Amino acid sequence: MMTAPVRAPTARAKTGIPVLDDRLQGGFPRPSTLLLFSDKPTEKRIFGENFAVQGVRAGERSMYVDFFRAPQLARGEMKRFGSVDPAKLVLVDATSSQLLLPSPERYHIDDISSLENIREAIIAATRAEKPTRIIVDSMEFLMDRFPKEDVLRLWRELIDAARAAGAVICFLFINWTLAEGDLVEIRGMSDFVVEFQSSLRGGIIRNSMRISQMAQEGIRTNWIPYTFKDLVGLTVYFPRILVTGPFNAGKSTVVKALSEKSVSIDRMGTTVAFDYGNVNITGIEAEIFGTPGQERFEFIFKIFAREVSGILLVIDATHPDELPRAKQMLDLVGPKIPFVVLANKSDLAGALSPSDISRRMDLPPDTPVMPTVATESRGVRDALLILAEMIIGVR
Ligand SMILES: Nc1nc2c(ncn2[C@@H]2O[C@H](COP(=O)(O)OP(=O)(O)OP(=O)(O)O)[C@@H](O)[C@H]2O)c(=O)[nH]1
Ligand SMILES: [Mg+2]
Repeated sequence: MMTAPVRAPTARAKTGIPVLDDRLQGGFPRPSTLLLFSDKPTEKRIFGENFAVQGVRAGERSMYVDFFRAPQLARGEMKRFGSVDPAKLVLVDATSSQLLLPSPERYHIDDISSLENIREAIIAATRAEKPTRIIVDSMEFLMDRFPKEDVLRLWRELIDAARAAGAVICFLFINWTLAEGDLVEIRGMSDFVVEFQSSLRGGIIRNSMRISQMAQEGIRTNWIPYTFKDLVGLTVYFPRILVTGPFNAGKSTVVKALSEKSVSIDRMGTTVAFDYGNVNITGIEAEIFGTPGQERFEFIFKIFAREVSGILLVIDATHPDELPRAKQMLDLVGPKIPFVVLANKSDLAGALSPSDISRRMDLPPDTPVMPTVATESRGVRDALLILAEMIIGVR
């Protein structure tokens, strides 16, 4: 019988989203303290749960302290991520006693009216289980019920206990009552602040998060749109990536090459409406829209040029005469939208090099120009990954 390989816990705690983990040099350092913060109710919990589940998947042990949900409910909800070893996902049950029910969990907080009891239960579980990840859901539960100074003291004690265990500890926190000065103090106790926001666009709730490392010169991302999918977990989500460029450059071929499934509305080989594809790369999902290249379809182009996350500008590297048109299409979408240039058909004789294209188009010096062969799917995925990094601000 084969035995599963023993995986040593790594010194970094992966988020499971490769673009982020790369930027974090493998994940959040262990130990470290994360503040999962918002000033309105948002989906922070999904980040906490995802982080706990990713730990278990990586062969680590995670601990989730839950003040809001009965443990049966919490475990049930976490099943959305797929099956995880319940022994490796340690729950500290802080709700059964609130409901006057016996706890089905090994670890429970019996006297919720005593911060001392809360402290002891969490620290005892941390010492016994040695989790590499601890999620406290949430600090506003405590701030609502106990004096601020006492909660801040407990907060620091939990950070110390997590540090002694070599764990990443995440505190979920919505601020209802604290003044800015107290928030500054709480941010100062944290190594990373992950902020969350939700907005309503076209009747759809869009969630995004932003990671800031508190250290000087630390990592700071842009707002990163994300979504949750059953069995997959948290993924970065771009609702609209535009694939545009002059006539016949290879836009429809790029959309096809990137997508598992795609649809093109073409007549006689030229796009008359649009191409659509849904892309799934580990940790990233994107909806890609290819525009027509011909000028007579510009009205369609304008429909798709709204609320664009980023642009893949496809040019035929054997057609330098079309470079001005390519630049014009970029301007049509608007300024400040991240873009990557695909020097397509680079398999053909006479194809311009990326540096030639960059010079002829007079692009800003840091604009990536990638040689691609869309018909062979060469380079297109890398181009999208680079665009993703630019959008989320980790490049
Ligand atoms: N040799 C070569 N041919 C390519 C490449 N990419 C696309 N083509 C060919 O170029 C032609 C145009 O490709 P499409 O993907 O339809 O181009 P498009 O930009 O969508 O064209 P319009 O929608 O009409 O503007 C097709 O015959 C493709 O097979 C490439 O990288 N190398
Ligand atoms: Mg096309």
